[in-house]
Amino acid sequence: MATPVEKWVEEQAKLTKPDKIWWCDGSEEEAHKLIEIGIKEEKINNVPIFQELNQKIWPKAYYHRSHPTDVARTEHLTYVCHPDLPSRQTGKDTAGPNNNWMEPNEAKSLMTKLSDGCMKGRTMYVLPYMMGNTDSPYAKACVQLTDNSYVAISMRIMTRMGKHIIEKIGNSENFVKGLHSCGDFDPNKRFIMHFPDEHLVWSIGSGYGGNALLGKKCFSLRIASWLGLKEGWLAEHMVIIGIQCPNGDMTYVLAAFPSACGKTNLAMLESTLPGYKVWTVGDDIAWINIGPDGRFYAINPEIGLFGVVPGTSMKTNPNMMKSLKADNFYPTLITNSALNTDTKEPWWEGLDGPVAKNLIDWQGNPWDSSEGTKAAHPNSRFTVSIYNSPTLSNEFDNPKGVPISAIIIGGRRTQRIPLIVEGFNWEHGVFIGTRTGSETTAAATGLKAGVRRDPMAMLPFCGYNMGDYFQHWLNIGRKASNPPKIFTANWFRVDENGNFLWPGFGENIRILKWIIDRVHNNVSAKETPIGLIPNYEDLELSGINLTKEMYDKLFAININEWKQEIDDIEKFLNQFGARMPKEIWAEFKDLKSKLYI
Ligand code: GTP
Ligand code: SPV
Ligand code: MN
Repeated sequence: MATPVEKWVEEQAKLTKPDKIWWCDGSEEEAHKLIEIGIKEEKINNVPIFQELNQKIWPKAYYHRSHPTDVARTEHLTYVCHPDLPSRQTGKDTAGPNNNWMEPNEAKSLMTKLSDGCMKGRTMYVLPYMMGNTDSPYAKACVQLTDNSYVAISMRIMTRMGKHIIEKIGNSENFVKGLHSCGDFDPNKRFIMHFPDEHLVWSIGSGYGGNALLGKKCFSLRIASWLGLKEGWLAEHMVIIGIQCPNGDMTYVLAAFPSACGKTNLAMLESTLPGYKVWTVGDDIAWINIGPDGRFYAINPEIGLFGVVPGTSMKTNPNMMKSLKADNFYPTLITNSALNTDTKEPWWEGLDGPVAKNLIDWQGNPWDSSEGTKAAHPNSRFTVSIYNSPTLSNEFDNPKGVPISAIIIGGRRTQRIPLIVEGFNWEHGVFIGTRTGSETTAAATGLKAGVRRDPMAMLPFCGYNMGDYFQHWLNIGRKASNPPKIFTANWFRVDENGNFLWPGFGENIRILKWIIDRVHNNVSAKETPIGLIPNYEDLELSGINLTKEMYDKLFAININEWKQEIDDIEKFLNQFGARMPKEIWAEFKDLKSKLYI
């Protein structure tokens, strides 16, 4: 008798018609074979899927060039397909204004048409994997199908993949399904469809991270957030770090920043303050449950880092550079950087040292630095095992997760928003999260440049109506007897010449120190209309040049600018109509009156 997994795989093979089906066991030996296939057989746009990098300098690292139209997430082609149910109003309302929605049957018939025979001439890789430690009560067993060796290898780096997951699923129907095909990379036939009640993601036309590694944003955020709503937990776009103080005490903190706004850098921060050290638990996704002691506990469901390449250097993120060059986990992937054809080394803007000669750019063309084009794509990415990281926390694999004392919610704002602000209480903190905005980045294609509201950095990832999501946040905090303090951070404010006012990166430890001091009631704070800010003298600024004048600029709250901010927030929140919690509107009105607007 076929198991439910075997039956499902068979049905999908009937539709997609691969030449071969390969059940992956997750072994290193298999990874070698897949890389070999990517070097010798499989191609994208006539370019081999993998090219070996200089193994002396970049051991176990391989270069991948994507299809030129396939370089980032495509939010306009991403749908959350909730059904119309009498008990739940319409599917469209359940998905909310924050999601594209398609009626599930309509979405399936479109995807069936596009998927018919899409794997002809290719191999279908069956990838059994787990999000979360197999021993964790919060972990979920999943199976993804794909027709691309780059996706298969990436999943092996990012998730706990192996045949033991098939054994664990056994005869159960309870596994998360992901059907993925690169199709012919035609952006007009590219869709990322989510069916939350069926625990199913169906994606075609893209091999890019968030579009193709279906355990990541698709399951661990969009579908998991929906499960969290029903089951009383949170799936968040957050870093998890442990901050060790000079006396050895460890404080765990979560931080939500939108895509390409500094999570990975924060997760691997190299402290510039003696005695302080940051330990990495996660850099992108946190699943948060309330523990028996009434505190928040977070696990990272992933085991890999899928990070932004440009700007990564020994100066900004030495721990990441060490991870990328570590001769440890097999393999590491570098996608869409530039390539030095002489030395077979990758190169990107912001890398240490002089600009390499004889570069081809991310599209494979000779690169001339005088032309003003980027050699590496701004959203070029590396895929590397978290076990390569010298900052990996001892608690990384703890099935229960780590206890959380503070949550930072931030964005990239060159103007208006102070460096760090603490919420007055849980409700106010949640309001701070809902009103957070960020300038858009290269991590998603087709977005208008400028500020967009991105509550809790979840706008593209919340799998249901965000009005309900805000209510869920309020409820979860009330359910916890000891919820974390909420802060909002902005590393990106600039002066009148466009220079960053705050040095950022390793120096962010100074802000983390203040947060810990607040958590332990070691320092007071200054009340402002938008929240609590540090007193100048409470910030540890020794060793950097941050004058009182710069501090004033970093923390300035300009009433005229905030009038615009308030208008923008109101417009955004209004979209959610009656689903918007009244507590959030009460906080909004309170802020308005405090600002005398
Ligand atoms: P995703 O993987 O898309 O979720 O991105 P992320 O949030 O992990 O962002 P990441 O840490 O990769 O940083 C993205 C960009 O922000 C890089 O270009 C960094 O150089 C820049 N950045 C990160 N931290 C800081 C900081 O503290 N100050 C400044 N000025 N830039 C920063
Ligand atoms: C992000 O865009 O937030 C990422 C990369 O972490 S992706 O996996 O594509 O979502
Ligand atoms: Mn991310």
